[in-house]
Amino acid sequence: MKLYETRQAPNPRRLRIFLVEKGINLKDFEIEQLDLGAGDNLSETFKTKNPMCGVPVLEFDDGRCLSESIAICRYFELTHPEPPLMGDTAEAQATIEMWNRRMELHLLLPVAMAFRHTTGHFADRESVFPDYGADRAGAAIKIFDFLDRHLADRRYIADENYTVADITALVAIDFARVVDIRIGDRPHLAAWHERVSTRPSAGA
Ligand SMILES: N[C@@H](CCC(=O)N[C@@H](CS)C(=O)NCC(=O)O)C(=O)O
Repeated sequence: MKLYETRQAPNPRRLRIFLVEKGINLKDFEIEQLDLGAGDNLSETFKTKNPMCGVPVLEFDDGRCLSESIAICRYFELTHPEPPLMGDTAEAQATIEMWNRRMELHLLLPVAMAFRHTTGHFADRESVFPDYGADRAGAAIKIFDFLDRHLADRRYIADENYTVADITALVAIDFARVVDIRIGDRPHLAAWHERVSTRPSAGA
């Protein structure tokens, strides 16, 4: 199997962390690094692998491809059930999905928009609205406040154990530093961040 990814980008990091948590060796994959800034992901060849042009992409040995980070994570959750990172009962699966979606829609996406619209990193392929970027940075900070309250009496975001929702939030929060959005004085969020950052997978 082959992975198309980009070392510095948040969505590929989600997948790398997920794989390491599953005990899957990243060295088992052929890995191709794409330079997103140079537009490697916009090539006609890459579009045949993912018409949406995003990384990561998992390519099977027969050439079929899977994209969308969580879809790829789901594949490995099913092929490597232990430890469960997406829940092992109907209620746990639904609850973890709810929290992961919240972390995607209300944290990772605003952080990504803050990055794209305040830096203009992808100005060669999209319009850039700095005010919108600033607005999205504010939205991410509001979620930091929400998470600080949520984590006051919890070790992890969605479940008593570490899950994919923690991975999405960790990656979003770490990437937010690129645009100077920081946890700051939010003790419960900071304690959670320390907890998840010291897991070996965080370095993936
Ligand atoms: N929803 C997709 C998002 C994929 C995505 O947008 N990846 C970013 C990197 S984190 C990308 O490839 N950006 C390149 C571009 O927008 O041109 C997923 O979850 O994998």
